[in-house]
Amino acid sequence: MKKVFLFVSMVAALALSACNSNDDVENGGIEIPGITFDDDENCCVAEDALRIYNFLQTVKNVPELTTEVEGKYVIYAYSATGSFHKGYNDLYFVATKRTTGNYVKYFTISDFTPLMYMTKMNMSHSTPVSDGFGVFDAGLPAIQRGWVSFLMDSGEGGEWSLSYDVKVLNSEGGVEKAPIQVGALPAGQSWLKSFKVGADTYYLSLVNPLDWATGTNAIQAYVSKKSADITTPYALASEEFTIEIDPRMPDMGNHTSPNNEALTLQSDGAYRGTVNLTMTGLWRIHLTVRDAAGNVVGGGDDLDNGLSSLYWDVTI
Ligand SMILES: [Cu+2]
Repeated sequence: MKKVFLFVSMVAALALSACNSNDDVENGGIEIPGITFDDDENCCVAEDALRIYNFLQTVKNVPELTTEVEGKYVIYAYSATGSFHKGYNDLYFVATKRTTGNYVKYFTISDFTPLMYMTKMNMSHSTPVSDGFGVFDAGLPAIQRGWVSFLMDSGEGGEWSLSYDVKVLNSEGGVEKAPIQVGALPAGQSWLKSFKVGADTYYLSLVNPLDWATGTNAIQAYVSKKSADITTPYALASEEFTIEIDPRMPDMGNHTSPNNEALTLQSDGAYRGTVNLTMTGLWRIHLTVRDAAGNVVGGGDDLDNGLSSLYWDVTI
């Protein structure tokens, strides 16, 4: 009984905080006695607000990327841990109204730019990023998701910063070169590799392999192309590849596993396939990348033992 009451109270509280906003008529709201419509600003019905709130409890705020927009809105960013690591990182943005804390639905993140200044070499480079930020779940209409895949960690001779622009309704703001830390991955994990085709460099970012369990898993990756101006974020490659996988356990005589399926390009720009990891431990996922015509362009039989020298390491 107590639980039910608590839940009803929460929904009621969220309904109030999510739907009531009668103090902001100057921002385009239309006032009708007793009721204010400013749906442009306020995101959600109570059920949506509750789902968004609950989702945000599963991720952590990245304080370096918080910013206030024209004193009216606050932008918050979230990652799995509240910080970043080498390789692929999901990143989420929400916009809230400063006075009420309510989520705002209409905002745009643009010019998202990670930059590493390499101290000794006195040069800067960027890294692979998603094709913008957008809503990824219709049930979470105020959360926009994108990703960044860091080529190096902060210990590898440089300093990372992140910049982005944001527009909330008619207000504009952003973050300019906020210093961030990019942690190293633990031993036995290597999730970002590259291959070259002629003068072009391509990066293979493996998505969140720590979500895997023993047995069959969906495997997802992105292929990005190094920009001609390396301070410009690296976009998804426009070419289509196939990524063949050969998972092995190097500590156990390089035994393999059955029923793996190559990663192929999907309509959303990601590559997806199936990986089967039959036990816990270190798996070296050897990669052979083919172009649209079937030619091997990355990896292949380059190692003494006949396995591809291009591989991701995942320890589960
Ligand atoms: Cu670097």
